[in-house]
Amino acid sequence: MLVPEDHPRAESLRIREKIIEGMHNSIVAEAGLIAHGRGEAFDYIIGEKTPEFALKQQEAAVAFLLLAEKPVISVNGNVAALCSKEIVELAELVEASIEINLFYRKSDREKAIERVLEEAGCTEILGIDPVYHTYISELSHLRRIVDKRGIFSADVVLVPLEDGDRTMALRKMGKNVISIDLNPLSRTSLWSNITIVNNVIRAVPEMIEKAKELKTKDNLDLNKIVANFNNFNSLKETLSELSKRLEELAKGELKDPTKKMK
Ligand code: PTJ
Repeated sequence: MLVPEDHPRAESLRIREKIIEGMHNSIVAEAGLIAHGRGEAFDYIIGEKTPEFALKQQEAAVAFLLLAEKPVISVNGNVAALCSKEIVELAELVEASIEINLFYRKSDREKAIERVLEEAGCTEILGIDPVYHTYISELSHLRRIVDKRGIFSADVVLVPLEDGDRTMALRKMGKNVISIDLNPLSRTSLWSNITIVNNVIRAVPEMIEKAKELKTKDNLDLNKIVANFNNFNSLKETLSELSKRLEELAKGELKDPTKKMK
């Protein structure tokens, strides 16, 4: 659908179109549409812009990625459809590998996502060559298939837009997990070392800028940023900021648009 420029929610509709197109091109799983809708609802509550708490979460995440010995960015259908170029740029900056890891794993989807990542400039894509496949034993679904050279041997894994099971399994394997999830109450959010409660569409480009800035710092400074971050406290701050925003709206900041008609 061609989104009318003057539509009040044109940007949101354009993002939706990317997801819908991604589904028609086998990049996005059908359930990816549902996941996106859930994300949209949380984004509405956040105010559809990056809040202060997310900036802190993003800074800690980038510092963690820069400190990592073997960082890996896990890519699924929604992420590939929404921000593959930015993911490739971030991976280059923090020297992370990129691995395709799908909940609804199908070979046509793997190929479609591989193509999108290649078009975005990625030269090495892990997770699809069966020679290197191994398994996360705690998981029974297809996300258990991981690459020996990637997630399986990583110390820090960035999982934008995730289902909770794998985050729990990765933590139990001793891995550090950074997630990007608009739902601060999801199991992914609760189980991650660092949860970024923001839309991937905004978070990843902002992390690119932060990585450029933090790359100039030494490890002592980066360690300080990570040490000062506590995920559970950060999620509590997130919830408190969200409820404050709703309260302020309810107390008067929400303007009645129908008044203009009277
Ligand atoms: O491509 P696949 O096969 O790996 O499947 C991917 C999906 C997303 C379908 C799969 O991982 C899944 O079912 O995820 P869930 O359990 O629906 O969780 C997705 C989470 O991401 C939810 O908590 C959403 O609120 C959140 N979310 C959705 N869109 C965004 C988002 N978070 C950040 N940015 C978004 N744009």
